[in-house]
Amino acid sequence: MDDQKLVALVDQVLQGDTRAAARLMRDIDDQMPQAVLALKRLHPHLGRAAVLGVTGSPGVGKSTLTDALVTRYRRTGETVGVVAVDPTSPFSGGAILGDRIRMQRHATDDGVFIRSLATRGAFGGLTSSTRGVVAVMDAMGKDRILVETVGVGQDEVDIARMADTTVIVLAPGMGDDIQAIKAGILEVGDIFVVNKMDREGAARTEAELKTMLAMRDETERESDWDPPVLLTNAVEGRGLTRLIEAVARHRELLLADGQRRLQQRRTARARMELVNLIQDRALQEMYHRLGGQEQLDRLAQVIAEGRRDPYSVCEELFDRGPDEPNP
Ligand SMILES: Nc1nc2c(ncn2[C@@H]2O[C@H](COP(=O)(O)OP(=O)(O)OP(=O)(O)O)[C@@H](O)[C@H]2O)c(=O)[nH]1
Ligand SMILES: [Mg+2]
Repeated sequence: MDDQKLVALVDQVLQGDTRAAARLMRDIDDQMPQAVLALKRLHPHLGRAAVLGVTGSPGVGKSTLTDALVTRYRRTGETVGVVAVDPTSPFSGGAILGDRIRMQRHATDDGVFIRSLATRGAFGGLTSSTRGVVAVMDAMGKDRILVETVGVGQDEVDIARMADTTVIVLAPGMGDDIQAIKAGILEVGDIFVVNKMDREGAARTEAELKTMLAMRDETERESDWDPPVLLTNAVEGRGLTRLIEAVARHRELLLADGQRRLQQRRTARARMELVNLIQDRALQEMYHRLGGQEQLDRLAQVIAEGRRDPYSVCEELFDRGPDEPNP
């Protein structure tokens, strides 16, 4: 893409052009070099949107809740972007996921932009494409961006950390669900929701969650924010007003003191982004030097047979130039 086209694309995105934005998001997904050029130019324009993460185990009602929130925010005239990240889906790039997220009723609403992402590529592409897509929606001028992720692995914790405010969703009767969220995700929750309050066991899930939150290490807690635990029925829209109020209160906290807290989060996020970029780049570079999957398999076998050790193979890769032959 020549420079003029790039400038035109960036301008269109900044004016909120849906087709230009969709095109750029596809390029981001396909890891096209021009996408990075566009993201570089968009960077100074970012940071206006309020990003809300909605994270939780499969089936707890994240999409239903997100959908209901979109409806509420649209009622107040806010423009909304939705990013649905599904790391378990074998589909890439979205149309099929579009059905699953049950948001067709917003499909004809210009004020709502929905995009689905699924795992693809070999190297941590999901985190960076999610970040890219959020950036494009922010640049488009969306007031609010909702990011739905299944809270299972490290990728998802990273994605949850991209939000200004993170809502962790649970549902009663999910077995060891409470235990499962212990692994890392608890610390990133600003607001906790026990959805499906109409189901048996909601009160117990709520109580267990509160106990767990109370047991959190003092140092893990933010002194001026006590994460609320709220009950909702996403299908009927019950409890949503209180959830929206909690999100607004958290936003106020972030913006207080000259946006001190928001800036802290942004710095933490920028640090993580930089580390991710360095990791991805280094991994790609080394993979390239290695000579791809076949060589990786060959070396793995040699190491497994004890003929070489992984430490020296790794050192050799880093020490030699890009165009030298394989170790
Ligand atoms: N009874 C009840 N059912 C609900 C509630 N919220 C969602 N559901 C139902 O739970 C099922 C799963 O809802 P989704 O919104 O798809 O859940 P999800 O967390 O997005 O699921 P994944 O994206 O697949 O992880 C659907 O059949 C919903 O209709 C609720 O508050 N009460
Ligand atoms: Mg969903």
